[in-house]
Amino acid sequence: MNTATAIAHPNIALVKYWGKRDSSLNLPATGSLSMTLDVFPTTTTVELDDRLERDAFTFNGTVATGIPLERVTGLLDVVRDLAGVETRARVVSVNTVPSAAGLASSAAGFAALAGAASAAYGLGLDQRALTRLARRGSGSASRSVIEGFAVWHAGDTDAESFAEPLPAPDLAMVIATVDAGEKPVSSRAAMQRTVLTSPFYPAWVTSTEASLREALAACADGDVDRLGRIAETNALRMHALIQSCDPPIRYLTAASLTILDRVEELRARGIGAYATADAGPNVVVLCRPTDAAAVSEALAGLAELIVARPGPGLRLLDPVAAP
Ligand code: 2P0
Repeated sequence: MNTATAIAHPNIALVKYWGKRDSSLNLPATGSLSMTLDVFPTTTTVELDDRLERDAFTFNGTVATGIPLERVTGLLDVVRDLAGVETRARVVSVNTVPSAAGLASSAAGFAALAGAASAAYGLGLDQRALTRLARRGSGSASRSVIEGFAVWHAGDTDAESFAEPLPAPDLAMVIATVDAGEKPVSSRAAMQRTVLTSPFYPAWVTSTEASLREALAACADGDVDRLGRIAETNALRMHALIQSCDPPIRYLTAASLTILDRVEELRARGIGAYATADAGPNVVVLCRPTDAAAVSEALAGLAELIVARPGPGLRLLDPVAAP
C-alpha cells in the first residue's frame, strides 16, 4: 500500500513534559501523564510518489513551507530509514480545531502523521513502536497514539521512551479558551530556554518525577481529587519555571488568572475542579463528568468553553472508506 490515512486527537497532560534530555531523539527529562481528548481530530493522508524530489505538505488546504515542512520531512526521514526506501511523499493534513479553541495541534498532527506514514511505507509497527515514532515528531504526540489516559515513560534510550495506556478515573475537561492567537514563544524554543537558563530546572525535574509517581497511584486508586490536585500543582510549577527563564516567558494572562480564581471558588463550594494550562493562556479544568455543567456555568462569560471527555487513540482509516 502506498497511501494511508490516519486520525488522531490532541491530549492534555496532567503531569507535564517540559524539557528534553536529548533533542535529536526527543527524549524527555521526565515522564508525563495525559488524557487524549474526544474532540478536534486531525486527519492525515500520506501518499508515496516517485516523481517528487522533495516531500510536499498541505495543512488545512494551504501549502506548508519552512519549519512545518522541515518537521514533517524530519519524521518521514525516520520512517524512510526504517523502511529502507527513499521515495518522497505527499502529506495532506486537516485539523478540525476551530481557530477559537487555541489548542496546540502538534500532538494530534504528529501522531496522525506517524500512523499514516508508517502504514504508507509498509512498516507494520505495533502500538509501542508507533508511540516512539510519533515522539520523534513531537514529544507530546507519543501520548496521542493512546486511547484515554496515557503515561509516557521518559526512558534512557530511544527504545525505553514510549507511551502506554493506563486505567484512570472517568474525567471531563472543560477547555476554557481566553485567547486563540499564536503564542509568543513556541513550546520547543521555550523548553530549550528553560533548560539552559532557569535556576529552578533541576528542582522541576525532581518534583515532576515525584508528581508522576503520585499521579500514577491516584489513577490506580481512581482518586479524582488527588489526581486533580497533583495536576494543578504540576501545571503551576511548570508556569513558575517558565517565568524563571532569562529572558522570562509568561504564558498566563490576567484572563487565565481570573479562571484560576473561579476554580478555587468552585472548590470552596465543594466541587472537585482543578486547573491546568499548557504553553499558552488557555485553562483546562478537570472535573468529574457530573460536575462539568456546574464548572461551565461558573466560567460562563469568561472564555469560550468546550467540554471534552477521554477520546480514541490513533487509528488508520480503512482505505476503501477513506475520503
Ligand atoms: C505537555 N507541552 O506535556 C507539555 C505541557 C506543552 C506544555 O508537550 O519539542 O510540542 O515537539 O517535543 O510536545 C508541548 O511541546 O514539544 C508540550 P516538542 P511539544 O503536553
